Amino acid sequence: MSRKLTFFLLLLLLASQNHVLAQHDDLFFQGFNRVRNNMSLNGAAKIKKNGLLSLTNDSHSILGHAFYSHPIKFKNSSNGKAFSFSSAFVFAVVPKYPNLGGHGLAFTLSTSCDLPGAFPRQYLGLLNRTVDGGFSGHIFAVEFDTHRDYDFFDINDNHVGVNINSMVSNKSVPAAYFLLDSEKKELNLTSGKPIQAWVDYDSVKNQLEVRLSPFSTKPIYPILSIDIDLSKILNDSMYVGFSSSTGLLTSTHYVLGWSFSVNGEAKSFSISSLPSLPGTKNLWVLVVCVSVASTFVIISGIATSLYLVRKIKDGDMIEGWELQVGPNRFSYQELRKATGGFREKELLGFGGFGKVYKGTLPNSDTPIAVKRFCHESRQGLREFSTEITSIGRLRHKNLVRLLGWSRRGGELLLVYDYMPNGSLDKYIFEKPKSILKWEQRFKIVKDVASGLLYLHEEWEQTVIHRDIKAGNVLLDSELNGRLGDFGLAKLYERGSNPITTKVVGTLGYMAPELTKTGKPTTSSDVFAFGALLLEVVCGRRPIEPRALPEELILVDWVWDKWKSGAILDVVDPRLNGEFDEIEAVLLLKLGLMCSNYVPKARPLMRKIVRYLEGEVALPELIAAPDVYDGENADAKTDSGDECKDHTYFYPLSS
Ligand SMILES: *[C@@H]1O[C@H](CO)[C@@H](O)[C@H](O)[C@H]1NC(C)=O
Ligand SMILES: *[C@@H]1O[C@H](CO)[C@@H](O)[C@H](O)[C@H]1NC(C)=O
Ligand SMILES: *[C@@H]1O[C@H](CO)[C@@H](O)[C@H](O)[C@H]1NC(C)=O
Ligand SMILES: *[C@@H]1O[C@H](CO)[C@@H](O)[C@H](O)[C@H]1NC(C)=O
Ligand SMILES: *[C@@H]1O[C@H](CO)[C@@H](O)[C@H](O)[C@H]1NC(C)=O
Ligand SMILES: *[C@@H]1O[C@H](CO)[C@@H](O)[C@H](O)[C@H]1NC(C)=O
Ligand SMILES: *[C@@H]1O[C@H](CO)[C@@H](O)[C@H](O)[C@H]1NC(C)=O
Ligand SMILES: CC(=O)N[C@H]1CO[C@H](CO)[C@@H](O)[C@@H]1O
Repeated sequence: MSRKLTFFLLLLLLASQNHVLAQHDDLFFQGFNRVRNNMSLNGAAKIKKNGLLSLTNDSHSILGHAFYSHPIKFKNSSNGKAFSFSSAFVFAVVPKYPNLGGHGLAFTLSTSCDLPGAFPRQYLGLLNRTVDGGFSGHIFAVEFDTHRDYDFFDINDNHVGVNINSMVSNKSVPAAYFLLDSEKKELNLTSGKPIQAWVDYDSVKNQLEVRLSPFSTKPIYPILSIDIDLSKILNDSMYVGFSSSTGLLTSTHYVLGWSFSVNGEAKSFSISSLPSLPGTKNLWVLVVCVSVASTFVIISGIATSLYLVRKIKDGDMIEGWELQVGPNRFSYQELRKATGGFREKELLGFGGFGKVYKGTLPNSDTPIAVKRFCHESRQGLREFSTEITSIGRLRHKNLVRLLGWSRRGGELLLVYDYMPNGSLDKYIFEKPKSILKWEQRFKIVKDVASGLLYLHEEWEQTVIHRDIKAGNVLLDSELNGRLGDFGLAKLYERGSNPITTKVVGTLGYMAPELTKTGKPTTSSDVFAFGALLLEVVCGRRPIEPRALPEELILVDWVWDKWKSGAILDVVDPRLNGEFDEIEAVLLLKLGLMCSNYVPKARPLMRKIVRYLEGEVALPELIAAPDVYDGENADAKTDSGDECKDHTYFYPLSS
């Protein structure tokens, strides 16, 4: 019986769809079967047997484009004025997990029909990081966005927006529709049910209106209306169609029917005349045939809800901001399993801010380090977590790679590459497990400088490390130095009160201006790097309570020795004199320069790397703080008054 029924349904479908009106520049596609050849598809876009257009499937991070394959004239070439246009279409977003959409679709006008270089995820297959906001694109889109992207100031995870050459909407509103006259109803874009949308541009009023409805009739009132002259934005001829993408969260995005008209009003659709969505067509057949099983379905449904409620209570709930591009989000359970339940045996140490455990990822034998810590403020954690996606994209051979993360309630877990040789402090202070040779020390210092240069100047935005110290320099199996914990201090600067900032850092590495301004800069990182240089050469901490009084503060002691011409006295005695004197003097002088009291007088990382590589000779060290780095000419003007009070450039003795 069911086979007969399916056949009958198929006949019905074939009979009812794919009727094309070939009027001048008028498109009316009830399903896309007959117009397969008139559609340019790319990415994951496909036209199914029944004429349904799917822009994406439920795979991660994919995009799909479906454009009418001929360009359409959008402007009067004699006066350059854009034409009015109108479009109606029926779409459906079927999310993989109920109510969690990823990422949405957009009605799009573009100069190309394959949008080369566009990204999936929050870019909706429209733009990419480099062209976003640049006016090279000539992209006009009405987005139906089911994911909240904070980068683009999205208002929520269920909105309609108008975008011009940018993923930041010129205007957006929560998805809704007007029933009857003026009764506004919320509308779930991710309901999985067909939704009809109307986009109308009036080139006389210079006004664009968007309407939505789950029904076939066009509502009187628009939910979004924006005054805009598209003449400057559109090119003479443009391709028109749809773009869509998925991210970590996925939805299948369908278009069931589409009509379009230039200088006229697009015809609306009767939703029931369109191809049906997968699953819905046979639903009633299923109900008849499988009614016995429904009891079971209900029971398992209840069980699933109970499970979900428990998960939500556990706080292992996924929030919109946690699903952007970047490092993996692991489940708490995965990481617990990976570390053998955070066994004390796996404890690697108490690195900055939290306990670090060794672990192995399930289904692989890659060793990982899991940093686990709690935070007093959920808000702080939340804000910081949005940054994880950004710092997770940092990639440099001298940074410890952030592989992923997880959050449960107020607890945050960060997953890093495992560094078999531990942290640098274990090799230089007190009783080290083994003494690093001079060449190894010099190499590690250069590695750290190169990692820090990347953070400061070579990545897409400046990243201030905020907690440079020997304990945050990790050594991989080949004893390469790699900086860890970048960006983490930021979390701790934000207390529960967002107005106040705490100064975070480690005594002896903290630049003096930090206690005054509380505002970390690349220059305060350089100060800490200076302290690191001195301790690697001298084999002791910046402040050593057990040392002789004149040696208590490392930088003072090194400076005194420098003045008295006995600088090499400070080099770690455990090296037994086996070191390169020129290199040792270089590191010590550079360490002193970086320890300057005046931030502007400290060299930039770019310069430091060149000194270390021997590309540029170090300038002479002079007592006055504002003279010796010729490149920083502005140091004089900026810090003039401050300098006069401090004849010496190091902070701790003044
Ligand atoms: C679709 O393409 C065919 C030929 O490929 C053409 O004859 C027809 O007019 C096109 N239909 C529309 C609506 O553009
Ligand atoms: C989804 O689309 C992607 C990209 O086109 C493709 O590689 C993948 O096989 C598709 N998945 C399914 C289940 O069709
Ligand atoms: C284009 O603009 C010219 C001059 O304003 C006008 O005469 C003509 O009718 C316009 N053409 C269309 C198709 O609107
Ligand atoms: C815009 O249109 C002009 C001619 O109308 C064409 O030469 C140019 O290549 C178009 N620009 C883009 C980006 O397609
Ligand atoms: C972004 O897109 C432009 C053109 O659309 C392309 O030239 C560029 O390489 C893309 N950038 C990236 C990072 O893919
Ligand atoms: C739309 O937004 C873009 C980028 O924010 C801006 O450059 C442009 O001027 C806006 N256009 C209109 C018409 O508001
Ligand atoms: C969307 O629909 C689901 C179930 O149909 C409901 O639980 C949820 O509250 C709705 N969301 C909005 C924003 O209306
Ligand atoms: C100095 C030191 O401890 N080196 C070790 C670094 O790690 C590799 C691989 O784990 C070891 O072979 C080295 O002995």
